[in-house]
Amino acid sequence: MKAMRTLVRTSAIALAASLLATPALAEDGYDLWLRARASASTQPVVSRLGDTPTLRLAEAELRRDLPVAATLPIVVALAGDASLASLRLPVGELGDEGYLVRPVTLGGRQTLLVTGNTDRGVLYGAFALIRHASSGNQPGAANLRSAPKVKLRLLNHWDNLDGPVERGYAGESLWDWWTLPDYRDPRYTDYARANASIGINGTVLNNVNAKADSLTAPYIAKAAALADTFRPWGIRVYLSARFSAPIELGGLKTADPRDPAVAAWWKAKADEIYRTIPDFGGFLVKANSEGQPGPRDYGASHGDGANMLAAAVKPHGGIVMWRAFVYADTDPDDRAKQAYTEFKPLDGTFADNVMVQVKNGAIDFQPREPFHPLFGAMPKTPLMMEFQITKEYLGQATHLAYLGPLFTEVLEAKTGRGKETVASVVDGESERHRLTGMAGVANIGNDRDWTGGTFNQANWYAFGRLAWDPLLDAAGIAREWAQQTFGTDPRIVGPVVDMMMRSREAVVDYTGPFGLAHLMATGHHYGPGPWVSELQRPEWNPVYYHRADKQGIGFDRTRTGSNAVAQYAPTVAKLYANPRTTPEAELLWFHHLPWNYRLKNGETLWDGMVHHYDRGVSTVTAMRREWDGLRPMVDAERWEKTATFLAIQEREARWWRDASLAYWQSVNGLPLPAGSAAPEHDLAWYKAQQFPLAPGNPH
Ligand code: GCV
Repeated sequence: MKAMRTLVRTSAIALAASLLATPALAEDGYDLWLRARASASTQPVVSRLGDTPTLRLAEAELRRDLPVAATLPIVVALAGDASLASLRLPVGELGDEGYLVRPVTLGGRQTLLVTGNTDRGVLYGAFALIRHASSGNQPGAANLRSAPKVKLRLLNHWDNLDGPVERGYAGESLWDWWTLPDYRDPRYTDYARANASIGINGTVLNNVNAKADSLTAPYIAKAAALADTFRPWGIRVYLSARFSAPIELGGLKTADPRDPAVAAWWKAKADEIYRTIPDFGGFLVKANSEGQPGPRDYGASHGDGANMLAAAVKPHGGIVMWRAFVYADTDPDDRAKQAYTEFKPLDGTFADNVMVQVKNGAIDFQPREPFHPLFGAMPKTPLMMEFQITKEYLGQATHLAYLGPLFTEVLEAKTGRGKETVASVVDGESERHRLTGMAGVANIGNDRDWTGGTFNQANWYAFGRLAWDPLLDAAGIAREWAQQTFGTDPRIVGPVVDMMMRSREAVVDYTGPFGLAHLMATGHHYGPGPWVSELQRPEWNPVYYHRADKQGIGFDRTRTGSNAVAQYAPTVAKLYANPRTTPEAELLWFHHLPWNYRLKNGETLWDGMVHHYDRGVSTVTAMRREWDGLRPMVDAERWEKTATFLAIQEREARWWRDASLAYWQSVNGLPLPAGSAAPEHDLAWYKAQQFPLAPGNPH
């Protein structure tokens, strides 16, 4: 009995001690960047004019989440509300999603007005005000006005219907297709809210490597349940469509887009979807790429395929997003050229509700790629940008790599047509396209923190903010994310932003500097595999991309090689044609150069490469140290997980460096420059590492 009492007392003491040791703010990352809450003392006075579900959400968000006392009462209202008429608000240019937040006199009272031409605009205004206050600003003095520059701001989920997410590293799919449409997990609402807070207004629910099942009546009903949940948050649903569905579901003999029976099947299917989801956004299609069916199977063009589907959704106001990510095993030409070769001649042939969705670079979401040459080459076609938020090739969920600089580097690139930039192609400014869009391959799963790690949340956030305004700068976005995620104390915001802004370049340095690309191991794409040469298709092998031999390294894409440079506008092509005028960060993407080529700083290419690998590792070490210093300022749970991930990243940055250098040395026989350590193991050891069960890899 006595023993029992002692045990109880000891446990109680242990429990009390553990409670005391747990910081008040301990949390698991579920709240993302939306951690702000109004307290009893800051509870704002919020009223609403008008009544729609979305206006009610705007009101509730402000009431609950405005973290700083507003000196003025807040009113949310549609700009067209009769009681605002006398204010003559400058809302003309806000379009149907922009917002205006400013102090006004309403009914004789000073008020902070949150308004827009639609209730979605008002909701975005509410989130903008919360963001403003959570970043340390006084809400009462807010004067905010913004309209999205890009019309369609979409997540692409590569989620399979049975749960796994292709290239997903944050658990399984959020969508529980099995229990839908009956059970609507409250998390679906939280997902929509998070997206709305950063302006995302659409989501493609299923993998582009699509199953036809997603177009059957039961799955349409499931998608409709999600659409109902998302609608008040301004989010529409879209589906990836499998091109051969008329055969698989409709029993037709062909999926040839020129066959009237095929067109009729798709039209009936679209009508069926719109009967269930009246505001269905449209279809995303991966055709004739990596084994997917498509119009080329019948000798028809991508234009034929896209236009046939576009005709089916057109009466309902839907669109088709047709991916340009194509390369064929029958085409011996440089893989980087194939999308342009296929799509450029189709410019001007697409229906007006088709967008061609183009990855940011010509290969596949590498840590660094020059911008895709299709941007600027198809002026008559609206091009949708496709970024990858999930870091398939940048260390997946564990490595810290803030993608803001990757996204902005591409958006800011000049296409060589006058003042045109990739951003001005994407936001439609360049050719005044009505349809504009940006898609991000989602990094979201059912992990408690949504993205498999706190810093991965920043990439979701940055994508949303850049889709709203592609001219925002990466450091500014990092700062506002850090302020909302960790609090506004400059002693934490400064180091966090610093870590983030160095992180992507660190990954480039330790995985493949100077424009080297696609050096990852087979299948899972996680660790190094520059030696891989035995895969069936040449362009699946890293040796295809780096072309290293005793004399030199790099892919000659100039006139003496594949001449991919000629796909760029002449001024850009001229720069890329010459190693001296090619940015050194992209050097080996365009040129095959001797190992003793002299870099601008006087080093040989080989020594420069080694120094970049070294720098990649030492940057991660420095990031780790910076994070260690933040321990007293971050809640234990999020601090611990990031600290552990940084330790993994440091170990694996060294693995990447050592494996790569061991391999390059086996090819060039050169010694390492003075001061650079020899790889820890021999090449055979690195080659022997296998990860058959790595996540995200389709089996
Ligand atoms: C969805 C890369 C990925 C594939 C992905 C493909 C695509 O090749 O490794 O998993 O498939 O891109 O974008 O279609």
